Order: sequence, then structure tokens, then C-alpha cells
Amino acid sequence: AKDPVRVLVTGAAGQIGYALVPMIARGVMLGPDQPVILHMLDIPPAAEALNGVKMELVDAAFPLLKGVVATTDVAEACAGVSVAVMVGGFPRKEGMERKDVMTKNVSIYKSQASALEQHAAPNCKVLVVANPANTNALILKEFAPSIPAKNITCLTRLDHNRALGQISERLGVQVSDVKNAIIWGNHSSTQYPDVNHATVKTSAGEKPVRQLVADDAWLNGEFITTVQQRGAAIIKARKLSSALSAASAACDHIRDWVLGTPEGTWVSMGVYSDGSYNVPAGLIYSFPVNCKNGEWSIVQGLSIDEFSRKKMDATAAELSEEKDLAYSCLS
Ligand code: NAX
Repeated sequence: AKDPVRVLVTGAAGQIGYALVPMIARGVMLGPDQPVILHMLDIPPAAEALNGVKMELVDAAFPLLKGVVATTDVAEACAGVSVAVMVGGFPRKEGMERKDVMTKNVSIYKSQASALEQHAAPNCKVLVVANPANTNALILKEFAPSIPAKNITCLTRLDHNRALGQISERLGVQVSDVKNAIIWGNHSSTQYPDVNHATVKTSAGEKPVRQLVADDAWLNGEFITTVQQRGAAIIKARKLSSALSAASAACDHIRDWVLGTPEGTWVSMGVYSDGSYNVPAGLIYSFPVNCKNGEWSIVQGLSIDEFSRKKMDATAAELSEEKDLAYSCLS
């Protein structure tokens, strides 16, 4: 039998945490033959609720779950973890300035960066979910210089999956037959969902999404805004933000990163830009990636038309501006 892997979930008493920890304990994230030990972190006001989640994990009697650490101590939470899913953060409350929210999150991600650096297992893979996800990940990277930049990522897989879902609904095909959408840039409303290279598996082979949809006005308009605004639409309907879909996407992100993407298929991940596709280096930007042997690499050589270029640049500009704001919030 395999040795258990320690997986950290921060903000584990929150709503994504509540959906995510049972998925991890069932093997959805690391595979049905991989035992896990869950490390759950939250802040003292949520300690009692966090303990309740721990009680439910015990009650669920998951065969793969070999232990649960529920704590408000960051060092204890990070000790020996090989995967860290950072869901905890400071939410924007009504009437709050953007700079004030950024200041709170910069301070959280700066201190959690140090804790991971000191206590996590070597080669720990980090996924930041909490918003502003790209910039929180960038701060984490900057303040954990001993963790390789390639180990620090943010979640745009939910946006990617939303794009696949919209195409599947529109064409009336199975979502599992749709692939190679791309989310470029920020996990925000400036993200650019791009289907120029996406395909659908049909009985006559793989066909381009653009050819099958045959409606460029929809693909360049409503499709993009629907994906960009989907988070807001969920809040409107549920009076709560996306949780099960976010948790599921976090599992997809880590699973594909660790176990690899199928040949000929890519996924979207927020990763440290090396300047590919003329995206400024030094931002955490969402790119199409292939994963193999536990490492991602940016898919190279895709053609970028003028429409795409503008949208990729606009979301990069927003990320550069967020980066400057984050730096101005450092104390
Ligand atoms: P909740 O408010 O339900 O949960 C957040 C939890 O984090 C709370 O239990 C809180 O006590 C805890 N927390 C706060 N500060 C902490 C700290 N310093 N250390 C550890 N825990 C801390 O929010 P939820 O709906 O679960 O969303 C969590 C985050 O995910 C938010 O920032 C949200 O904006 C972000 N999202 C990101 C998505 C993405 O695709 N990247 C999509 C879903 C989601 O909106």
C-alpha cells in the first residue's frame, strides 16, 4: 500500500472547504489508491466549526483517510504537507476599499508563505484558490523564495470547466467530449475564455468548436461574458458563491498536475509567467498547460489572432496593476 500524502486545506471551515475535504478523502484529488492525511487550517473564530468538520470526517469513515489535523496553528497545519490548497482569505465586504482587502490578503499570504517554506515537505505543490487568486499566489511565491516558482499556482480550472460546460450545453454534446478551451490571464471578469483551439469528439473525429457552433458572434460575445460573469450568476441564484464547482475544479487541478494530462489534452492553470505568448514575465497568469511527471509546461506555438491578443493584453494589464497594488500594501 502507498504511504499517505499530507494535504493542507486552509479556510477549511468555509463553504469551499466543506465541499472539498470529503472529495479529497474519497480519492477524487489524488486517486482512489492514494491514502491521505488531511490538514485543515482556519482562524480562531472558526475553530469550533472546524472541529465540527473534523467530527463529520470521522463519521464518514472514509477508507482512504488515515488522519485529520484540525488546527488554528499555521506551523502545525503546514508540517510535512506535499499538497497545499489555499482557500482561506479575507473576503471583500461591502463598503471596503480594494486596497484594504488587498492589504489583509497580502499579510495573510506573506505569513503563510513563510510557514510553508519552513514546514511543508520539499517539493510541496501549492494551489491558491482564495481571491485575488493570481495575486495571492504571486505574494506567496515572492515570500517563499526557497519553494520553486513552478510549484506555486492558482485556480482558473473552474473558469476552464465553465467554458467546457457552456460549449457542451450549446451543442448538446457530452462535456467529456469537449476539450482544449483556454482561460488566459486573471481569475476575474477580465479573464479571456478562448475556444479558438477547442475541439469536440464526434463520430466523424475531432471537430473545431468554432466550426460546430458556427456562430462567431455568440462565441466572441455572449459565450465570453457568460463564462466571465458565471461566478456572479451563481451568487445571484444561490445567495452564496460557487462552492461545489470550485472544490471539484481544485481536485481536477491537482489531479492533472500530479497524475498528468491525457495526450493531446491541455488544461488551464494560473502559473508563473516566463514571457510565453508575450505575457509579461513575473505575473501569475493563466495559460494552457500540459502536465507530465508532476510538472506543468505551457503549451507553445498556438496561433493568436488580433481579437485574442487584445483580450490577453487587457487581462495582463489588470494583473500588473494588481501586482503594483499588492506591493504598495506591503508593510
Ligand atoms: P468562506 O468565507 O466560506 O470561507 C473562507 C474561510 O477562510 C473561512 O472559514 C475563514 O475563517 C477562513 N480564513 C480567513 N482567513 C484565514 C487565514 N488567515 N487562514 C486560514 N483560514 C482563513 O469562503 P469560500 O466561499 O469558501 O471561498 C473561499 C475563497 O475562494 C474566497 O476568497 C473566494 O473568493 C475564493 N474563490 C475562488 C475561486 C477560484 O476559482 N479561484 C472560485 C470560488 C471562490 O469564489
